[in-house]
Amino acid sequence: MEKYLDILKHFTLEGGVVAVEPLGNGLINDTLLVRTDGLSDYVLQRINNAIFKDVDLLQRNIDLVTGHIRRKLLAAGEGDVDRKVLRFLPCAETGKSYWTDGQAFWRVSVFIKDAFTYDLVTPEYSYFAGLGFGRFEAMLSDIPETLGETIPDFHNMELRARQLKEAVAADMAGRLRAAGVGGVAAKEADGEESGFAENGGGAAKEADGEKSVCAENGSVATKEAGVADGSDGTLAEAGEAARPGELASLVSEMLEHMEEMCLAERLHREGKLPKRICHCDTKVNNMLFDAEGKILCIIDLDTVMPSYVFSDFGDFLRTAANPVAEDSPEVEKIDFRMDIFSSFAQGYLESTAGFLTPVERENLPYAACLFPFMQAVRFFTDYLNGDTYYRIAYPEHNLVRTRNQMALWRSAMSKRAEMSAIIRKYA
Ligand code: GN1
Ligand code: MG
Repeated sequence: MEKYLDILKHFTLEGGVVAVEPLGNGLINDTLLVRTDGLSDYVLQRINNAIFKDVDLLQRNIDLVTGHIRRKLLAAGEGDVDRKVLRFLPCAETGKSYWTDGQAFWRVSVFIKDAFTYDLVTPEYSYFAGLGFGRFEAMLSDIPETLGETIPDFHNMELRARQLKEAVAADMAGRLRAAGVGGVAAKEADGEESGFAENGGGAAKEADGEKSVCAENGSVATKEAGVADGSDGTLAEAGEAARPGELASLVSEMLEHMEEMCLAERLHREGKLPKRICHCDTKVNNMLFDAEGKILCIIDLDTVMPSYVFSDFGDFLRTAANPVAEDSPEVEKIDFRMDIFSSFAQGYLESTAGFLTPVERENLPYAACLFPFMQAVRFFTDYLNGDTYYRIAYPEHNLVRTRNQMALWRSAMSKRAEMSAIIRKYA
């Protein structure tokens, strides 16, 4: 408590602190609830600057985004604005929305009371999630300032492809060698260099890349196990080792579809696909609902940055349309859920009608395939590099995740025509 009071004294809280307790289930940013004897309670959070290396840029993004949304809500005459957009307190000395002693970075936001998050999604909540994330993008579509990329090229598939090829060529953990995969896969993959190391060792490992930015607000209530979160260690025996030929066949399958999956970058280069301000971590549990089930507020803003709208559309469905958790070994249960797709698409198209271009709209089925694929490539790259980025609970965890995401991707790919029909229906 003393330690926290020392940090909190750099911010002007209304009311005296009566308790500081852990909040939410974030494993990267340390998140605490600060109870006061005043009207507001607060969320105190230590920002993980091993993953988010430029905290100043990150908080500037968040200030611009929350400020812009707040002004829009006020202009529209909405009440209860402090429950509809996060509010960060300025540091008393610097005026910035964080305080640092040069080593750790801390921020304080107003705690939103009586709010609920969900991990398990129904079609009804997916519709609201589509509306909510679409509305978030719509409100930010005319933000005048330029935001920075808090993790550069975060959702750039070409970069992820290069990282995979590099991992195959280096075979750092010797997993390909152990599986008897020699020159072929490595040759197939060789050549290019990676400009950015997601699996860059030390810092990322220290920081346990998995679960890095969750529970921004952490007004946690009904947390149901299942869809979005699974890495709880109970699967320790479930990690079946690589089967003969499996690693080689994963590498070839990924490489075979790589060009097709890099469509977004090509469209962007051709000037046909803009970058917009996106959330880039659109899991359903990053949205707060009120007691009646209405959307209150989007949280977990660390990855808000310029990206393709595919990021928000695709990453939500990656977690929500998967009937099992992303690290479940029960791949036979994986069937991309079209009921979730349909209701999410309906909500999303409704709230983005004012700015989405035909190219963006027509390629939403591609986005639904891209994100399981990109995630599979990222998990597999980490597996080959010896598990330096994503937290693992057992040695084959990243391989299990890869199998899972590839199964989801295959299922999504087989439903593209059906997805396109749904998009046309709601567009
Ligand atoms: C990480 O930390 P969390 O769980 O919100 C990752 C996402 C991945 C996700 C996969 C900064 O998100 O991109 O989709 O794991 N975030 C970062 O579970 O790498
Ligand atoms: Mg998160």
